[in-house]
Amino acid sequence: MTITITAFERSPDRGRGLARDMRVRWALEEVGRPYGVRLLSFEAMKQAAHIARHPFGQIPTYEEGDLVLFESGAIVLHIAERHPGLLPGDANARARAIAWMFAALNTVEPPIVDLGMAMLLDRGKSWYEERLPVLARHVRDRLGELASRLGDAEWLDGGFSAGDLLMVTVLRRLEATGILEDYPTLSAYVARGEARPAYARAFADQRAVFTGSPGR
Ligand code: GTB
Repeated sequence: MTITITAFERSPDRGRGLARDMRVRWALEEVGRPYGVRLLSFEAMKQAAHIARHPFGQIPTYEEGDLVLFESGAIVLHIAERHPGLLPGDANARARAIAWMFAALNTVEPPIVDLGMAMLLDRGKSWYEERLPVLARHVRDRLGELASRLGDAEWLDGGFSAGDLLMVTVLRRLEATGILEDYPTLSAYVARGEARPAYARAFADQRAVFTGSPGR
């Protein structure tokens, strides 16, 4: 069955792989499933045809036969559950990997998004200089806790899993802040994720949308 995902026609990140289609592309590359991409303008994302796929008019979405999914975490979980490679076989290890997926999206990503949105939209506001350190503190608290748990392990819980895939994509969103550099074990963890061949293929393909030249 053909898989089609949606992505920005012109991503505001200018091909840096920070939009959430990147995690879906990476998961599909990890499990070796080919896919097509429907590129959407901001206008098309809010039209009825896309709202039928995604109630909030966002990317990414995932279509495979009769199945239409939205929410990047749900899509990655769907891919991981149906193909070997992203979740361990042992039931308890699998449950823990899924817990890391939720941790990436529900515990680590929100403060990172809050900081990123403030840096993007609130610069110049009267309270910006006071608020920014507070938001950065929230991010640093989570990074400290995550670094403590990771220790000097390669991945969060045994072998590479969908939990690591999501966590790496979430941490990459700190790129413009310089904060991650203060956490060398987490920087190295992100670098290990980025060094995976599946990541490189996904990154090249999303970048090709921006550059207009073939990614690989
Ligand atoms: N919870 C949903 C999920 O995980 O799938 C959130 C989906 C989402 O936020 N989609 C964004 C979107 O469609 C694109 S990824 N936004 C348009 C809209 O809401 O109208 C978020 C994103 C956008 C841009 C950058 N960037 O430029 O760096 C990074 C991340």
